[in-house]
Parts: sequence; C-alpha cells; structure tokens
Amino acid sequence: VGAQGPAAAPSSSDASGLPPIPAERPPFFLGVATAAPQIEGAVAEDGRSRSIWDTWAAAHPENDSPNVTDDFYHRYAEDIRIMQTYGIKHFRFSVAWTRVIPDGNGSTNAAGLGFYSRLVDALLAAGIEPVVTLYHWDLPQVLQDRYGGFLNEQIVADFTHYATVVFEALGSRVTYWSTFNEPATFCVSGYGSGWHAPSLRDQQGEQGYVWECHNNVLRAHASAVREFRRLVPNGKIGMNLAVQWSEPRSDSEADRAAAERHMEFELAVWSDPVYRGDWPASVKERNPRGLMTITPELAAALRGSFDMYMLNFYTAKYVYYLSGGWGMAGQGVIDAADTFNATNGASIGPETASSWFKEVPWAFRKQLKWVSDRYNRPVMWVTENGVAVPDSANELLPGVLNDTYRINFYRDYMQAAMAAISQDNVDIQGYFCWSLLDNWEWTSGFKERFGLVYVDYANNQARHPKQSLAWLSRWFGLSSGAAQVSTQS
Ligand code: PSG
Repeated sequence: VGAQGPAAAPSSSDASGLPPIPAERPPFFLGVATAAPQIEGAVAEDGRSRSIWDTWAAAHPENDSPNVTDDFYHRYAEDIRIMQTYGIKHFRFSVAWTRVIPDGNGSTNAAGLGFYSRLVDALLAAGIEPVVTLYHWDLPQVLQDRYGGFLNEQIVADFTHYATVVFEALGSRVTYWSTFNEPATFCVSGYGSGWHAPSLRDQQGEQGYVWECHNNVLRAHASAVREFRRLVPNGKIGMNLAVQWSEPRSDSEADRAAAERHMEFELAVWSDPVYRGDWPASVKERNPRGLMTITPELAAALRGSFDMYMLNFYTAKYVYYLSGGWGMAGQGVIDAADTFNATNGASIGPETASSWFKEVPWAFRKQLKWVSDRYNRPVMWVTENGVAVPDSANELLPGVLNDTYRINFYRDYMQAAMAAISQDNVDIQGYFCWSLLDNWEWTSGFKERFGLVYVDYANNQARHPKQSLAWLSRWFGLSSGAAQVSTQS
C-alpha cells in the first residue's frame, strides 16, 4: 500500500498505546472531508481555468501556493488506497467549476469532467461512498471579472447550468450532494471583510454586498435543487453551513438575547429560509437596507431543499450585549459582540494552531441541540470537524505523526455528538473528519495542518498517516451507521 507511517496499523486492540477508545460505538457513520482547491493542485492542467483563489494566491506570494498542494489530481489513486487501508467508507470532496466549465458559463470541458468521473469510479470500486460538494469557494475568475460573481443574479443561471452538467455526469453514481460549502464564509469574507477571495470590501454594508451574495446563493441553491430532483430522483442534497457556537458571556437577559441574535445572524439566516420560509425575525428587524426579500416563489423552491442538515463545526465564542455592535461584515447592527474570554479573562477553551479556534466539545453538543430543536429534528450530518497542529520545528516528522492531541480532540467531540444523540434527541447520521490530508488552508497556507495524513511538502508530497488515522480506523465503516448509504454494484 502507499501508506507508510506511524507503524500503528489499524487494529482493534489497544496494544498500540493509543488513548482508549470510547466504550460505545458511534451510532453514525464516520468519513473524511476534503475540498478541491485545497488538495488538487494541477491548476493549469486539462483545460482548467483560474479561480478567484488562484488570483488571491498570486497576489499573496508570501502565502503558500495552491498550485501543487497535495497533488491529489495525480495522486488520488494512492489516497484511495490509504482510505481503503484504514477502512474509510465515506469521502467528501468538491468539484472544481473551473475544470468542468472553464469559461464559467460556456461549454463543458470533457477532460476536466473526466477527472471526477474517474475519481468516482475509483472510489466506488474501493467500496467508498462519494459525497460531492459542488462549490467550495473556487469561483471561475472569469465570472468575477465578467459580472461580479455572487453580486450578480446571473450567477443563479450559471451555477444551475454548472450543477446540471455535474448532476448529469455523476448523478447515476453519486447519491449524496451539497450545493455550497459555507456560504456565510465566502459571502462575508469574500464580499464584506475582503479577507478572502475575491477580496471585495463592504465592511459597513453600504453596498449591500453580503446580502446580495446571500440572496443569490439561496436562489442558486433552490434553482440547482430543482434540477437535482429531476435528474437524480433518488439522491439526497443539502448545503454545508458553518457556525461558531455563541455562548452568552453572562446569565443576564441582555447577554442571552445577544447570543441568540448572533446565532440567528450566523446560521439561522441560512436555514430559516429553507425550513421556515423567511428570515429570522431579528435579522428582518435589524437589516437596514431592505435587501431581504424572500418571495413566495423562492420560499416554495427552498422548502424541502435540505434532505439533511449539513453542519461544519469547530469552535465557539462568548457573546455579550453591546449597543451598536455589528454583525459580521456588513450584516447590520445586531447590538452584540463576541470574544474568546470570559469576564474573568479565562479562555473559552484550549488553544489550537488556528487563532480563531479554541477546543469546545461542550459547545458542539449545545450547537447540535440548538439546530435540532429549531428545525424539528432534521436528519443531521456533521460535514466537517477537525483540528490543526502548528507546523513548527518540533512538529516535523516523525513527532507530528504521534498526534495524541488530535485523537483526544476527536474522542471528545465525537462523545459530545453521541451525548446529543442519546440525551438531547438529536438525529445525527453522519460525521466527517476535516480532513483526510494536510492541505492548503486558504489564507494560512500550509501552516495549519488539519490532516489525518501528514503531507511532506518538502519531499514530493509524500503521505504519512498520523496515529489519529489509525485510532479513528476503529470507527470508519464499523460505526453502526443509521443512514443506510447505497453502494453501486
Ligand atoms: C469554518 C469554521 C470557522 C472558520 C473557518 C471555517 N469558524 O468556525 O470560525 S473554514 C472550513 C472550510 C475548510 C477549511 C476548514 C478549516 O470549509 O475549507 O479548511 O474549515 O478552517
């Protein structure tokens, strides 16, 4: 096999000296997640066009480059062998629009589409269920240049066309799909704070960029799902939504209400339109620009467009009442603010390699219950959860492979999810580790390693499975998966 590594071969015993496994087997299936711009490389191959993140990277030469990254485009067969070796049965990846329709809305590029077709065939042959994300932030640059990308309603037709091409090509082999990964992140950071590609800024919401993006994503999702129902009648689809849990910083009524508003502005603002046909009341009251229009037609199209609630979850912050406090870039005045520190200065949780991320398994349980209660117990998938280690001198091979901290992280977060199921009546059926491989972590380059497999960028992208992969292998495929996934014969 291609896997070399910390020697701890998958085993059901604890002879390896790994931390003890939870007594109970998780009642959900466990898989791994990735995204095209973070792992594929091969950015100029087989007719692929430039994405807005290629442009971002070219403008930030001090950041690492996504041009090669894990070279998954050429090495997917090796990575599938690693997954097979460790018993992984569910693989979430994204399709790059730039490969499939390089001109954004023109004709299909058979070579680019062919890559995903071969990948799906290889996964199925290895007994691995593919889970496809259509859009993980890599907009064709040409669409940003032509009409402003997600700021223009033309994106609805163009995304629908792109989605239709992929549904037609892969729909007979792929059952599980999502339209957009974390639209809050790309709308707010891409078109509000300017921190992410395409680096447009509208910090105070004067242009209404964040809301235009938001509206267009919801419309594009609804439109694509309409085609999906026709083309993949037995498929399941949703949208990956990310949130940080908002913990009230005090018991005061003002802080508790502020925390609830924060959750509504970050998360319910995406899923209330789907499950309730309208924006959260707090959002309607506090958005000053009158951009919030959900027509009856859109509400009807959104209804039933999530077959499962797909949540990406990592962290939490304290939220408190602050008169005049703003929501995330351009969202409007929500009279709330957030912080990692309690009033006595204590951090909300232990540090990780990511400045935005403290470890908070207790918050994961609360978040799962919050979603389940608000939407009347939908089927839920945790489509991302994981943690990064700093890439400092003492984290080089082989020490970094003994990632006990990551094992403990997954043990605690998985147990929190299991408590949500057994004690809070939450219906979690799937759970994906972010990520299979160390990868290009956007504005952090290769400095934050989220992988279960170490990638040695200085040595030809050699793969080295970490101990966390061996530890988790007890759960891949073993879990008593409540969701019965289909397999292609
Ligand atoms: C998700 C959640 C937060 C920040 C960033 C992300 N948060 O709670 O503050 S991005 C998300 C993304 C994937 C990243 C991964 C780790 O979908 O591409 O690599 O999480 O940052």
